Amino acid sequence: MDQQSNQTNEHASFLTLEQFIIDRQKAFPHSTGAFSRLLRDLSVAAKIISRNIRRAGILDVLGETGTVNVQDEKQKKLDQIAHRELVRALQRGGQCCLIGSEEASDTITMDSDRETPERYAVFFDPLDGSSNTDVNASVGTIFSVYLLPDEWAPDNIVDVSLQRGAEQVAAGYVAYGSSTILVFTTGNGVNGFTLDPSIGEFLLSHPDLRIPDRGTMYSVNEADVGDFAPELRAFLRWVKRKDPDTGRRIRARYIGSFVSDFHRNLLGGGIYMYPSTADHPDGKLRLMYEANPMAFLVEQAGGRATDGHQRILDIEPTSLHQRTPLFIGSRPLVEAAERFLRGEQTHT
Ligand code: P6P
Repeated sequence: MDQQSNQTNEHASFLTLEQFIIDRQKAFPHSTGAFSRLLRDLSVAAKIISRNIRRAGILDVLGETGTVNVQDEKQKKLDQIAHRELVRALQRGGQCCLIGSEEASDTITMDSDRETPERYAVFFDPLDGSSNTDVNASVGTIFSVYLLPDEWAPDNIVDVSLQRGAEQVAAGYVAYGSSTILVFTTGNGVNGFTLDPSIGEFLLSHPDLRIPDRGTMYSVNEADVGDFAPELRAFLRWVKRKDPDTGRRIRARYIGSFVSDFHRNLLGGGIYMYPSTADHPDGKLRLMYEANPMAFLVEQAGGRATDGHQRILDIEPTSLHQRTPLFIGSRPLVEAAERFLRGEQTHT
């Protein structure tokens, strides 16, 4: 079989993201297609961001912009590019009325077609872990989608858009690693799509993702262990013990990009933790565009996400950039962490 026909066959069995969305849209006859267009708009931005990242060393897109963002973090050129491409994509689509971005101090209201029956608010971290870009390590984009309530109006849109994570209608991330993978949920399970740059399509590669209960990895910055509560230090001793059945220990993997650590743990099982520390007493991860979308995904995949005491998706937001402690991953591991943090389990 010649190479061309082999490539044709190679794609024959794959479902494109567009076809997947169309097929799923048929399942929701009430949907006007606005939601499908929103997801497609986000995937276009992901392709453009991926192209910039894949050629970062050649294009003048590495390094810092010389400014700091609202988080008082040094902004990377790729942070700005990713933010710009996501805003452009959502502006083109016309379904999004409000954007909340890690890279913008305030929400951004969009001129939307008021006649559109469905109107959305989208929150995103354009480039999570961007400090990794200059050293060619993995980074990611995280997004969270809400349907605005009917009572929204230009003068109350900011208030009505800050909803509990349980109200999300979609959430996802793009992991720019050895390949570019888009993983998202609309509340009916979790599916992953790998970008084939040779045809510019996201192809279904990880259908119906479920996070394994047996965790193989734990992710935390142990440089902060001196700040951790004794109960959390007890949990870490417990989680590192040898498995009596296999004699193996769980492995430590922490690469400075929540999206990449989360994706690996989603596929293989594990837990990611960013607890309260001296530098980040409320935790470092942001509720609206990091913790909530990943909590929606992990619950849809059979996992669990808490701040150590309550379900992430139940937290009532009070501000766009508020932070939260985060324990997320395989349900048995997260529930064990909660038992230790509540003092209900002490033996290690
Ligand atoms: P630290 C990136 O800035 C991020 O928000 C996550 O992606 C990552 O897991 C964490 O911060 C790394 O933070 O304090 O361990 O360097």
